Amino acid sequence: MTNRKMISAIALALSLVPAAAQAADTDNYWSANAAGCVPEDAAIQGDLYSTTSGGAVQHDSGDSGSFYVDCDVPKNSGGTNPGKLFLTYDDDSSSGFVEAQLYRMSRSTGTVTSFSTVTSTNNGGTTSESSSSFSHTFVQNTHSYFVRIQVQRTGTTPLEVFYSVALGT
Ligand SMILES: [Ca+2]
Ligand SMILES: [Ca+2]
Repeated sequence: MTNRKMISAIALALSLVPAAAQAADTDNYWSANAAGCVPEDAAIQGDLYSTTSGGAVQHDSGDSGSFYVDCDVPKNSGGTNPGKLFLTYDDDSSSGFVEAQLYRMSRSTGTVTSFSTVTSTNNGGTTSESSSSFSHTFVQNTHSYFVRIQVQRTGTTPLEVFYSVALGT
């Protein structure tokens, strides 16, 4: 194949990418499944959590109290600032919850600041819920960004499952 033909073939291939797929790239700022996040030290040392085959994270059987996992938020290649934090969870009890908090960490001082939170409600089924709207310009060359998830239950009966977290509009 000549270079010119190859370039034409690449151009044709790019033109065949569905418009919906291109739009999705700019709409969805970032998302992570629970099992892709990093459990904090106490969760690992205490063997407090388990991952499901579907990529969700929940208490290990027989464990209660709180454990935390952190999800790193990389730079948004689309360039659109998100305005909401989304949490997908299962919460079947008033004796437990799943909560996501969005933080930024200053590169110069290491100081962390939370600027958005979404907390589960007792729906007893897989639910996606969003935070109230926030306005923030993400600047990755002065701050790093992450979401900290808290999974809490009193006793071992409540089902509190963290499925995924996302930033979007
Ligand atoms: Ca355990
Ligand atoms: Ca609850």
